[in-house]
Amino acid sequence: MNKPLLIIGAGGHASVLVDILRQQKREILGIVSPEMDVTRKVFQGIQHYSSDDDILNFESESIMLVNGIGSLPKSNLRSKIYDKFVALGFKFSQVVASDAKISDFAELSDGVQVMQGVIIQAGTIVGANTIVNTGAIIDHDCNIGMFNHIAPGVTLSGQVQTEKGVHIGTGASVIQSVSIGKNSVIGAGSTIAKDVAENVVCFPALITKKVIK
Ligand code: JB3
Repeated sequence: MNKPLLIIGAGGHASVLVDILRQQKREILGIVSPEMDVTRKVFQGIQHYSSDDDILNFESESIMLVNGIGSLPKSNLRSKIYDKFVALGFKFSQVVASDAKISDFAELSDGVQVMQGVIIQAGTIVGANTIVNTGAIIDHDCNIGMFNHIAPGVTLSGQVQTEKGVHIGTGASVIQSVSIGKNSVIGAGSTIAKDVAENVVCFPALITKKVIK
């Protein structure tokens, strides 16, 4: 039986999650955020709580949380919020769009969020609190770490490994069996064909000089 939900955050990322959850007729008790744009139609009719402390008025066993804080390279707000409330005994619900194609032989951990149009193939494991964003493709036997952001349109070939806190930017591609180290950032549109160490930022090759005679 699905428990009622509290959404943390009221920005763009939260709006996509709430859209999915409303389509799935999930019970949303409220949205928790310092401010909320009440003109956002997707939030209309949902109770707004302005402080994270309001979450503590709920029994941790009787509800589940949804981490609606998105993920920007080098920002740790999303993971801080997750760790804080897990330590307080709360659990984070997975959110998986109804049209996402997830193999029965893939494993999604606590709090994983999979948006519309995603494909995840057999043997792949996705770590806790990771976002697999709109239209991303994760092929077979990948091992995606905790707190990753696989941005919209990313393609990961088979057996790609990422450690904790990796951000793979919009439309980037990673070829088979490549490993990406902790907290590294792959810039939008990059193609990665070699392993990447931790704490590295990769941008697409910029050809600034005429290279063809
Ligand atoms: O790349 C894509 C497709 N989406 C991005 C997403 C993954 O990450 C998106 O473009 C943004 O880069 C980001 O989405 P997010 O986090 O929704 O960004 P923003 O629109 O700035 O919303 C942040 C929300 O978190 C706002 O509602 C803030 O008020 C709220 N917020 C900030 N600090 C907080 C706190 N809410 C709570 N409950 N507690 C906080 O401490």
